[in-house]
Amino acid sequence: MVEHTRRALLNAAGGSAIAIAVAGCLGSDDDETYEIAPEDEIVLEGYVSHWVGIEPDPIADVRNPTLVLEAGESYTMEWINSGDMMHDLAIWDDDGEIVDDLITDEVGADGEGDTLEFTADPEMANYVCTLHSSDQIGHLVVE
Ligand SMILES: [Cu+2]
Repeated sequence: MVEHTRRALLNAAGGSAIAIAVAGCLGSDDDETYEIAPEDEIVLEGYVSHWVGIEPDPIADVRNPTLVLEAGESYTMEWINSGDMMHDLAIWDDDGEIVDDLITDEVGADGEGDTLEFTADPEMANYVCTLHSSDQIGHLVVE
């Protein structure tokens, strides 16, 4: 399947182990948080109803993972489109305002996406597709 091929390629490119995909294991872990080291590139896959983590490994296959970042450190967050719906990726503060113009272009092609590079700041509260912000949104905790 195309999706599996893309993930395998991504994993191979990143040099990390291929995530073990178990049918039906996708689900939101509302209480779970994931500490991300600055050197670990964050990669997400975009769906209309949610984001899914791809990298680093601890967030693989997790829906809308809550990401814990270190304030003052630089991070890279890439997203890849699943399907042909338009998405973007923005970083919001608590009021739903975009922080530091951090929003990608809208991309509507399967397998394509865009990347945000930013310095983690405590005012950052969510990463979100602004076109589907009711469901395609995850928390950021910067501390
Ligand atoms: Cu979207």
